[in-house]
Amino acid sequence: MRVIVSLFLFGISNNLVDSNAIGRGWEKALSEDWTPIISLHRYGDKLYYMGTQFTATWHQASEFCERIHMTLVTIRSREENERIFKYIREASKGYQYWTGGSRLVDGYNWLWLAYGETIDYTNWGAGEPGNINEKCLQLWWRRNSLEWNDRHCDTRFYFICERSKSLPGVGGTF
Ligand SMILES: [Ca+2]
Repeated sequence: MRVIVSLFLFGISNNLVDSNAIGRGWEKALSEDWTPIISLHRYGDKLYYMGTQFTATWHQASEFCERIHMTLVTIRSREENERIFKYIREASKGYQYWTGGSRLVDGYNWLWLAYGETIDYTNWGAGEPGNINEKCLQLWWRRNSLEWNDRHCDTRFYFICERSKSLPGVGGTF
């Protein structure tokens, strides 16, 4: 199911964003009489935003998601990985996307950083994670599956944001 909302996105890129306006935008987005500007995917209790307007480093992508009161995407099951794969195929914007996973905290353990949560479900590609200097978790459409890969955090990719009402660390009106 796809829902369509307005998030004042065009104001965000030039630092003129009004955080309160975004908060109000979310409240309106969840009401029924709202004029659409951008589209989100809804699946289960999550909303996903496909960050395909520009590429960004992992940190830039993380900041952008926070600006729209979301976080970089987390993937907690094979089912969710398949769902994200479907969105990536539909977006037709290449085959590499950032997630919210990283091992930036201690250089070793992979976490969904925005939640401080150990990554349990994984779908690493063969030989991945394969480089201790690559500390951010990238999705890689390879062959006919969506594999996970560690990449240098300063590389620029498209990205996916999410918002959930049931996961810790995501507050506000939903
Ligand atoms: Ca790698």
